[in-house]
Parts: sequence; structure tokens; C-alpha cells
Amino acid sequence: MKIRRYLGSNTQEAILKVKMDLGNDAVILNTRKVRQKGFLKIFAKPMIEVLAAVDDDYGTKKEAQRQNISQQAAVKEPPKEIPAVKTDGKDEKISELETKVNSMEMLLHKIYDQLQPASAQPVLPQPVEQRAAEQKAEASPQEKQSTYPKVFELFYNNLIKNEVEIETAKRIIGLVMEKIGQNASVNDVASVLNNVISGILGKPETVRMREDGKPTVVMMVGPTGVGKTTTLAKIAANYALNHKKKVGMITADTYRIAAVEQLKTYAEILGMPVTVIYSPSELSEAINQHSDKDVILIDTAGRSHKNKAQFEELKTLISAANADEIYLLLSATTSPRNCKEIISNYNFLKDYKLLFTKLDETQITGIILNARFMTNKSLSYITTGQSVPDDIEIMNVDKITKNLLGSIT
Ligand SMILES: Nc1nc2c(ncn2[C@@H]2O[C@H](COP(=O)(O)OP(=O)(O)OP(=O)(O)O)[C@@H](O)[C@H]2O)c(=O)[nH]1
Ligand SMILES: [Mg+2]
Repeated sequence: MKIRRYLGSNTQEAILKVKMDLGNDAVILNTRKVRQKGFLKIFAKPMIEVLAAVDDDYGTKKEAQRQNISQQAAVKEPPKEIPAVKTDGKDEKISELETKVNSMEMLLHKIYDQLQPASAQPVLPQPVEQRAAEQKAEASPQEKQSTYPKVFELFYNNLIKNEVEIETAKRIIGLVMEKIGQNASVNDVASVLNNVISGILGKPETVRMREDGKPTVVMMVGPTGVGKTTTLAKIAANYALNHKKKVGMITADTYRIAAVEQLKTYAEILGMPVTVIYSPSELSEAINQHSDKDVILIDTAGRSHKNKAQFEELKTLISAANADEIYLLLSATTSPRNCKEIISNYNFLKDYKLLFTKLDETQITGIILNARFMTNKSLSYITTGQSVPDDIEIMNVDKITKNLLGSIT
């Protein structure tokens, strides 16, 4: 039991302080009038002192509650339409002027570079095709070195430590240098870099509900064990509990023993129907069965990106589903090389959103920037643990950007 002392100019104020600090569970042990110490304070009005007690584990409970609320709030945020182009004329004018200033800066910068001795030249951004061709599977420490001015070098190193692809990191740093010049201050570099990275990451998009009264069909795909079924259950629970939507689930995973049981268990807890299909031809009938729902979530079996036959089957299933949204799930713990390989295996998908799982297992977030840079697909949710439904949130781009920038002190 923790005992704390609170002072207020009256009893109400002192008790309010107790509740703000310890919550409603606090027990008031004693109240009394006290005179403040010090010569001048002798003449002041007496204060009210309240002694209050609360359980030892209150702090832990409070933190858990706080996290819970913030996660729920994150998931509760209703999906918003993101306009493809800005409609505000003023904004267009500003961005037009910005582009002009940028290209003038770039021109000046190039002239300046040409006047410099060869060894002092910075590494400038390269065209996308060249970047792809030059991307090496595993870079040697020498290849990771750069010849940037100190401040840029430090930020570049942070990106590399975060496993951002070398060519992506070089391109980003090059872009920042083009924007503000080589002699910019740390703060300016950090601020422009922040803007460039958050600009690349873009605004995350969540499930966009259909507006024609038909159910929105959402499908989860991705490598084995990344968390497709668990994430599907988290999304289902959030739609049902927070948005009061009618949710149906379909599983096409009859390959792994217990896969169906896993989804059925979640469905039972959440009080939702689940349909099991054994072949892609059964899918449209299963979707019809859920025509009274607002959202239909389809779980698929984990597919190794190395298995061509399994991939063909997945393609058939995806085309049978004709889903409104497909989420490609990637574990944040995947190595950059594997991530690249997985993504290139899924490039048969016309459109999809990127969803990263297991962010609780790693501090390294370069995979997110790499994937976004490589695919240009929208980011969406992240998952941060095994708990259903709590451990899911809409990706906080600002947080990811700050993590990628790191500290250079
Ligand atoms: N630490 C952590 N574990 C997670 C997260 N999401 C899922 N898991 C765990 O990862 C394991 C696999 O999760 P599943 O949901 O079964 O993964 P899956 O992609 O459906 O797997 P397959 O269907 O076999 O391909 C389980 O132990 C989950 O509890 C997460 O965000 N963080
Ligand atoms: Mg599964």
C-alpha cells in the first residue's frame, strides 16, 4: 500500500488532486488543516492536508489502462478517405512554388558541386532503375560507408542501423542535401529529413467501408506465421466492438492442423459466424452466405514465397474472392533481403495495403520504409503483441519516422 500526502486550499481541491493522481480507488485516510511553514506563510490561510492510500500495483494498472485506451482510440478512428490530389487552390500554388524553389536549389547545388574538387562531391540521388540494378544483396562494411558531411553521415548511419536499404538511405540523404545544402545545421537536416521520410511513408489507410450496402470484403495474405489469423481476429473484434459492425469470417486455411480451430475459437469468443472453405470454388458461395454482414474477413493459409505451386493456388483464391481490400502482412522481424523477396513474389497483386506485425519484437523499423519505397502501397495497421483485440493500432507515421531518424548525440 502506498500512502501519499496532498495539499489544497480547501478539501475539495485536495481530494481532486488525490483522484487525479491515484484514481477513484484511492482511500482517504485522514484530512486536517495545516499551517505552511516560513515567516510570511504564518499569516496565510491554513491549507487542507489529505492523506490517501492506494494499492502498490496501481501504477502498473494505470499504465496498462492508459495503453489500452490509446490503442483502442487508435483503432476506433474511423477510416477516412484520402484525396488523391489536393483540391485547395492555395495549396496547389504553394506546392508549385515549392517545386520551383527546389529545382532552383538543385540547379545551384549542381553548379556548386561542379566547382568542387572531385573528392568533395556528395553522393547524389540516382534514378530508380539504376537504384534497383545496383542494389546489392549483402553490402560489405566499405559499401555502407558514405562520404557525406558529418551531420548527414550521422543520420545516414542511423538509417543503415535501422536496416534501411543502402540505396534507399543514399537516395533519401541525397534528396535532403539537394533541398538544404551541405552546410545546413543539425536541426535543419533533422527537420527536412523528417519531412522527407514521413512524406515517403505517407498517410496510413485503414479498411475503407463500401457505401453501397454490400459487405466490404477484406482478405489477409502473407508468409507463414506472420500473424494473419491473429490480426484478422483483432480487426474483426474492433469492427464489432468499437464500430458496432456485423462481421463474418471465412477461412481458406485447411492446410495446417488446428488452423480452422484457431479461427473458430476467436469466432466463438467474439460471437461471430465463421465459414470454412476447402477450395477456391467455394469462396463466392461463402461470401454470399455473409451478404447480411458489413464486413467479411477472409483468412488464408500462410504461403512460403518459395513455393510456386502454393502461390498459384493463392492467386486462384484471390481472384475468386474479388476482395475490396487485400492486406499483405509482413513481420517487422523479417530481414531486408527476405522482405524484398517476399514483396516481389506478391507483385502479382494489383492493389494491396501493407500491414506490419510483431513490432513489439524489434526496435528496427527500416523494413517499413523499404517496403513502402519498393511498393508505393499504403501503410495501414501495425500489431504489437499477441493479445486479441488490443495489440493493434493504426500506424503512427510520426513515431516510425522519429525512430528511423534516431538520435545523433
Ligand atoms: N509478438 C507478437 N506475436 C504475434 C503478433 N501477431 C501474431 N503473433 C503470434 O505469432 C504467431 C503466429 O500467429 P498466427 O496468427 O497464427 O499467424 P498466421 O500468419 O495466421 O500463421 P499461418 O496461418 O500458419 O501462416 C502466434 O503465436 C501469434 O500469437 C504480434 O504482433 N506480436
Ligand atoms: Mg493463420
